[in-house]
Amino acid sequence: MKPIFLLNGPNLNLLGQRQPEIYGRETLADVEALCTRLAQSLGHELRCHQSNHEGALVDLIQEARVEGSAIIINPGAYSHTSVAILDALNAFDGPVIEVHISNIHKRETFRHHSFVSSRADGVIAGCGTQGYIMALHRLAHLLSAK
Ligand code: DHK
Repeated sequence: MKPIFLLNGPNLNLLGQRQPEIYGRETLADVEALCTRLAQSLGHELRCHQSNHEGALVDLIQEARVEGSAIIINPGAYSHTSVAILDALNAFDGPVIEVHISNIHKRETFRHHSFVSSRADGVIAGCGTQGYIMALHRLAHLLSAK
């Protein structure tokens, strides 16, 4: 079985430091370590990447197209702007779960629309960093049904 890709977009490297009242106090390293352990216990390998750059995220999605079974992605602010990330995801065949730590629908209007949601098989928003755990459980289920 190919690995699951966990992709985080811009500013998520600052998790735990930036606006903790919105994004919580756990760091990205905490989240990635927890998800890696959970993925292992579910019988999957996890590949974690974070980038602040749109093109780098497109490259990672294209890498997943060849080497990955599924994608969990929090595109950060690119959710609301990036047709390039949507196009890259549309060229990926496996399941995709979109995660937002905060409830984007409860926030500013410009955050309510996500380009990625039109491709995602599931969208999790407002569940904090637990959303990544939920996404992994969902993918393990989807991949086992294949
Ligand atoms: C993270 C960001 O950085 C924002 O730009 C999005 C998302 C919301 C989140 O909730 O994880 O609007």
